[in-house]
Amino acid sequence: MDAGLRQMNGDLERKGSLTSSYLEERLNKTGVVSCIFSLKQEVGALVKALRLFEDKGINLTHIESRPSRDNKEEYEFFISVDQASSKALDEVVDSLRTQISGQVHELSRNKQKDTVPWFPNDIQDLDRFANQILSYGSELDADHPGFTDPVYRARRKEFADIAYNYRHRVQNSRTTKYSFSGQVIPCVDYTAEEKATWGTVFRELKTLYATHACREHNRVFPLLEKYCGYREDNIPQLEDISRYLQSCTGFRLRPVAGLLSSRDFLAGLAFRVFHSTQYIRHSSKPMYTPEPDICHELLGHVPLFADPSFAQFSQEIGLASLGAPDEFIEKLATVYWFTVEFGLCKEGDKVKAYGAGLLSSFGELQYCLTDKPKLLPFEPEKTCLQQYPITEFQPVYFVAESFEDAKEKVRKFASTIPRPFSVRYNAYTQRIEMLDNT
Ligand code: HBI
Ligand code: NLE
Ligand code: FE
Repeated sequence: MDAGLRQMNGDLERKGSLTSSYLEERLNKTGVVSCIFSLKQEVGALVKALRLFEDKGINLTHIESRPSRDNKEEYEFFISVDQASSKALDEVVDSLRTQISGQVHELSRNKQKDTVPWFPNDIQDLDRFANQILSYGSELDADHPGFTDPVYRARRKEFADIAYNYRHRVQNSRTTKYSFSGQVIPCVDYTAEEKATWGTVFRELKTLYATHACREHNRVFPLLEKYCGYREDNIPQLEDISRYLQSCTGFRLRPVAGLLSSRDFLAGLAFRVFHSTQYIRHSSKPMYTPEPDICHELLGHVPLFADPSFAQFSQEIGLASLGAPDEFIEKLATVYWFTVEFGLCKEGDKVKAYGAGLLSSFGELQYCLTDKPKLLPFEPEKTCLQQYPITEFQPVYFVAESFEDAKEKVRKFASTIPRPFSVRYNAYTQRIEMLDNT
């Protein structure tokens, strides 16, 4: 996995779509809305799923089946309905997600050219894609240090299942209950080995923060120690941190099993929702891991999401992504990479780290402030075109003047996206409001 992120994003966007040319041809026809769902092989499973369509009065125009390539125990069903039924299909897809034993992929949503790509309008819509991840649980890449460790792989599957079962929208059988704050994120009993890994990362990073981390990170970190159980011998729980963040800036955490596509991941930020992993890196490489893990989320991201200016900066990137064309999503993901993940900023005559990927890796945090990497000024129009590796220390960093300055620049950059509407987030209703520009 040493290709650029460009490559990774390509893989991400492709995940969940079938390659059969027949299916793709159908998808490109206008007026047809399709979806794929998979079911565990058991008596009556399909009848149960089809009843959901019947209940909504949906007329299926096409159905075909095949064994699932991802899971030998599952069968995939590809169905199409008329455009007129597409609203009702939304509701069926939601029911399928909560009531069937397999997975649901929506394929056709706005695949037509020159329409606006689908995006979440309501915070509950995040339930629609939170499980569409690049690598599910135990399917680790071959170059991952945990690849050959069966205990680690089994453990990753446990974490993946927590994320997989998480819903913002809480339902019971007779009534639909709308919860404003989402399910409680299950607590995890971390093992002694996991705690030891955290301990090493925590201790090493703490010695570096005073000299290497930006002011805002150093301001919040002691509060996390005081109120959220940040300690060398304790891995804080996502639910506690999520509540604390909500009290600071309204940011909340949502458990996720692995990497989301850039589009989905950025959309979460528009709602001040941060998709967070819960597993920890493999004990053999505490200094640096290419994947996000609990150390990265809690030590790298969380302190800055507690900062009002930075929280707003992150949300602006999210808002800019909603309904943007693919080319623009890629640019925005690159801007995100060189700010939220790997950003450096000026502080008087010094340069400090504010990117979470730096603040969670005691290897790269030291390296980034040596004279080895190349530093360039943060200018979104140029930064968005920079190529970068995702499994090694960055050769290039971009230096922001301040969060406020970076926010202004990203705002200006975002206004160049071709979009027939503008968006804003209503925190009272937790919905996106669209203003027509045409
Ligand atoms: N998914 N779960 C998760 N966590 C991330 O940090 C993340 C992601 N998907 C994409 C991504 N980060 C970024 O690198 C950009 O593509 C937005
Ligand atoms: N390299 C970072 C670390 O080791 O903590 C994680 C980066 C995730 C994008
Ligand atoms: Fe990150």
